[in-house]
Amino acid sequence: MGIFQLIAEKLAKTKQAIGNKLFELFNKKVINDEFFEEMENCLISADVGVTTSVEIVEQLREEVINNRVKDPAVIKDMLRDFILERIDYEISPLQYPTVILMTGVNGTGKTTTVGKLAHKFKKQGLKVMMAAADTFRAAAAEQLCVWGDRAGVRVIKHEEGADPAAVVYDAIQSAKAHDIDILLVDTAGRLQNKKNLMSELGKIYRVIGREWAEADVRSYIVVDATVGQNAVSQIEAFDECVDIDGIVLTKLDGTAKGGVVIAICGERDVPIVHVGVGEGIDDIEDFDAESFVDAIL
Ligand SMILES: Nc1nc2c(ncn2[C@@H]2O[C@H](COP(=O)(O)OP(=O)(O)O)[C@@H](O)[C@H]2O)c(=O)[nH]1
Ligand SMILES: [Mg+2]
Repeated sequence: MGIFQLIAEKLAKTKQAIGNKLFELFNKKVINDEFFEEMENCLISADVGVTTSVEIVEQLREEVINNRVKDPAVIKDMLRDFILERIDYEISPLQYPTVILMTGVNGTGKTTTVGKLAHKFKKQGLKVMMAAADTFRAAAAEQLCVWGDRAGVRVIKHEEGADPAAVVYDAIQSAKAHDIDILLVDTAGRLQNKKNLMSELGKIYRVIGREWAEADVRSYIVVDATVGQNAVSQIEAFDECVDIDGIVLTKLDGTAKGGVVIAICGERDVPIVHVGVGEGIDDIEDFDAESFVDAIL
């Protein structure tokens, strides 16, 4: 099955919420104020976000009126282009050695994403290592080790309650000694206390900067698509603590709230790098804007 087909299948519920509703709307064939109002409501109710939905529909309305467009198929193409230009980011390729720091609130899928990415990068022929810097719960390191076994990738871990920065320090020494291309760091990312989180992540950053200055460091925030608009506020909150380089949007499978992709890109200037589409090791894809928009419209 091709990537496009796969994504289309996983995004079926979002397509019901956006594409199918718009299809009904386009079939009415009367392009009037009500048409645009209904389109706006459709986007808002599919978690595209009020600001972004209003902007897209205004842009479309203007273009349709200026060019006297009557054909619904042409309007749909225009809508596709307007959405695409908001979500299609250029992502700078990773420069090895790379350290990817996975942050985000509890339960969003950080550990799972680290495991999936380890497998994915290893399949690409890269030398991968993982660091269990979520030392808050012993179960977190154990969970990461399970992924390590599945992916055949080594996990560096300490005891529960250890200093996460010390785990990262050890992982870097080991990564350098083994000529590792990518070190994936799983964190606890508790947001209950912003000050703690900031000092914890700040310490990890300082260790990486001091011990592995040549590494390309990327911090990704993991957000869960099923929380819809809340994902946007989580990104905002983390953005105050970390310089976020990319977003991983998980649990896109089976949710009707996939429209949140457009809200995230429209309201934050950070690219979505990967999407999680299931609980299995292969259920992660590089985010592809065209496949996404074609799957939901
Ligand atoms: N359906 C689905 N479930 C996911 C995905 N990513 C993670 N999960 C599930 O979400 C739950 C929390 O994941 P975990 O990695 O432990 O989150 P963490 O607390 O951020 O480390 C687990 O049950 C995962 O199997 C995804 O892309 N799709
Ligand atoms: Mg975890």
